[in-house]
Amino acid sequence: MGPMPAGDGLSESDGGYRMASRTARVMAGMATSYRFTISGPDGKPVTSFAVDQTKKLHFYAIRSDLTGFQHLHPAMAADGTWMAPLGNLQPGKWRLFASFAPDSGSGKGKDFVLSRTLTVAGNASATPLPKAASKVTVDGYTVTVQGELMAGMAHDLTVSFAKNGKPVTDLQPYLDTYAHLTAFHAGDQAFAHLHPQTTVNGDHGGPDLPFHAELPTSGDWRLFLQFRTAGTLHTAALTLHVS
Ligand SMILES: [Cu+2]
Repeated sequence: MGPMPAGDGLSESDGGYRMASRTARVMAGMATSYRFTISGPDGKPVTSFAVDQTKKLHFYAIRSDLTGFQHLHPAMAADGTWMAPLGNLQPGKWRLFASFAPDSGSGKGKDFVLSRTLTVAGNASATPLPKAASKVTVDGYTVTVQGELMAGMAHDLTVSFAKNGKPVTDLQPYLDTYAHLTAFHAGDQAFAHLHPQTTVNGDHGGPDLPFHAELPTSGDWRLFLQFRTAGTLHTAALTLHVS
């Protein structure tokens, strides 16, 4: 597994690479095709990307109140234009992240996370962030997160899966992992991606997955944990406090 991408993803450019889009505002209540490019230090769209977790680019959308999480894998046209098929967006301020590693140029082999904002027109009402909790149930699966986290320090985090009180042992690989974990910081939407330390081996992941977690800033983070069982993708969300 590769190292965690550097930075908090809150900038549209880094090291000469830039995420560009003509779309800054869309209507609410409809699916949106979000077009963007990643340009390199020479100003031209990058078309060569390294595959990470089975994809050349990972795309995330999150609203300013950390609701509405979407994790997509856009398609790239030959000219380097990416198209992300965003689902129905609620009114408000959104941040759209692209996570990638160029496969050519000065940034070759480096991990980048860049983002842009998107305004969805309409009356926005913020949902209060759910209180920090170590447990959440989604689609009948209870996901428990254990570990004390301190800002800027690497800690072990263990994520455990149970169903009907029994340990789950049939997690299927999803993007080369048994659990895909992304986190967004309350207030500024800073981004973090955590990799499990478990090696994937068939459809029998679980019940416990150790993660190497390092969240850069203190406060509340909203975790989105995606896992797959019997061909269905589940997304568990919970709030984690980092001291
Ligand atoms: Cu992805």
